[in-house]
Amino acid sequence: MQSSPSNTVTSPLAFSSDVSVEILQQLAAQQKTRKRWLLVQPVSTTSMMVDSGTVSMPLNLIMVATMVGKLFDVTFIDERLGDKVPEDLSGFDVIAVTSRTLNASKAYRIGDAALLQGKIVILGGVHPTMLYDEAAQHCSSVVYGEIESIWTELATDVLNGKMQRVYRAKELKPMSAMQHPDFSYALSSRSAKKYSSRIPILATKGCPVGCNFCTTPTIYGKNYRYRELDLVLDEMRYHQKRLDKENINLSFMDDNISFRPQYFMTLLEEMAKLGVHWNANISMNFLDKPEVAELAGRSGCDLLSIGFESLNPETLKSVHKGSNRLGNYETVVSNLHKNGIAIQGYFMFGFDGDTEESFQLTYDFIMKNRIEFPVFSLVTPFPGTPYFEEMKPRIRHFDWDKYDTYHYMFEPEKIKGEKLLENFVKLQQEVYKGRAILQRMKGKPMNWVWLANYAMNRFTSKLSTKNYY
Ligand code: B12
Ligand code: SF4
Repeated sequence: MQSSPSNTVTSPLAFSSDVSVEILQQLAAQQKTRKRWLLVQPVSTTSMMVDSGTVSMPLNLIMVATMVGKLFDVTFIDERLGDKVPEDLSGFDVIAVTSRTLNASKAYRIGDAALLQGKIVILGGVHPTMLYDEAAQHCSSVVYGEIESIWTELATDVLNGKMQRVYRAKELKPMSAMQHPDFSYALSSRSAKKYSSRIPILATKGCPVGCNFCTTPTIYGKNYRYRELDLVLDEMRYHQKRLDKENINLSFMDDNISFRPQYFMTLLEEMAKLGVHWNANISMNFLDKPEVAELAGRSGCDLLSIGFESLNPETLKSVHKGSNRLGNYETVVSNLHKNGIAIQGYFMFGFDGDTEESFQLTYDFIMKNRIEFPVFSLVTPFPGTPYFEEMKPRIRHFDWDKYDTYHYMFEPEKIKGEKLLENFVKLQQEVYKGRAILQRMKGKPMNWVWLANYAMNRFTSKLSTKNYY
């Protein structure tokens, strides 16, 4: 457990110019004692490689801590590091928990225990946003979407001790309302060495592509916002100074960083001057242009995560993945490889259009194109998405602990469940066999991507279909 230390790494950027900030500060100053918040990132119970080993710093909760810490005392617990929520919560006034679906039941248990002790309990994050009626049963208040857009109201109510059931912004604030994240909340844990050295950073929010299985279009609609370039670049320079080196590793948390090509290209031009390394999630729609891949490589990109999802055009159409054109897959890969950029390729199975042949096609594509880090998941309709509504009658269970994209959710039309899983396990084992790793990785830089392959070799060799039920 760690408290907000007095010698926090201070933000180089001022608090947003919102006039209500001053009023809030006055209201807080009138209180006899500062209210004490406990912020929790719960650990999930999944046996898959999600919350084990090195984990990424939770930018979502760091953003919450940064806002809250301006007015209140903050204690920050990331259970994924092994830190524990105390049973006795008498030292706190407010317990605020972030949650995705895979750790929702854990978040609810924390919420229930805190309510029993008479605390103000706030739940936020993707799952409480999508299912706020369910989440409201385990807390005093649910925050719908991002904290920045409802902070004034939420903070005022906490100060006055009168909470509303759901806080939902009428309109989203521009991204300049986003604070410069204060990483000291996360980094001061004694177990912080379990965090990946990649620093999470955010330039844009939203993704209007509109895939029907994704929560982003439901939460943020067709909205796409971006931070002023200077703010993003200042944050990078700040980390370079903090770590006293130029070549820091940044990891963009953006849903789809390339959606506004001009913004993206200008950002990369500026990053090229800074000498940083970076990785990001990206949709492939304009990576088929060689000049984009060239600039990405020049600006320090060492890995891009791309949702190839499926090699079946009918499947891509059925999930509204308009950004993917099968005919472009090989061009995109070759453009990135020519510029020294490794690919984390996401592939999903369990779609109605899948057959045994889909697995062979995917294997051939990965091996031929030497995809460095293939990741396989089972189609998971997340609550609140259009896909969830469509599939609801066929979903086998609503056990949120299994909504980690590695559990068998429904029987596809063209392949029986056990056959699907047999092929799913076999594909992973084939792709991560020693020989296959060499074929995909030979001649590539000796870095963490090799280590990831090694870890996957060990992990997949023990897999069986039972892991997925
Ligand atoms: C980057 C990312 C990752 C990264 C980093 C994750 C991390 N450590 O935070 C990596 C690659 C590691 C990852 C892993 C996974 N991810 Co992911 N990921 C994302 C992505 C694209 C952005 C998340 C992010 O950091 N955004 C930036 C932050 C600042 O914004 P934010 O998260 O929305 O947080 C704001 C609000 O939600 C709110 N808020 C959040 N928490 C709280 C708490 C309180 C109390 C309050 C008041 C407010 C509040 O305020 C925050 C600040 O504005 C999201 C898509 C999305 N937009 O949510 C998917 C997403 C969260 N991931 C998803 C999934 C499925 C996964 C994995 C299960 C995939 C896998 N099989 O490995 C794992 C789970 C890891 C885990 N233990 O949680 C799903 C989750 C769906 C669901 N319903 O649960 C999402 C929504 C994508 C999708 N398919 O729709 N992911
Ligand atoms: S391209 Fe990615 S972020 Fe955008 S809607 Fe589809 S899955 Fe979500």
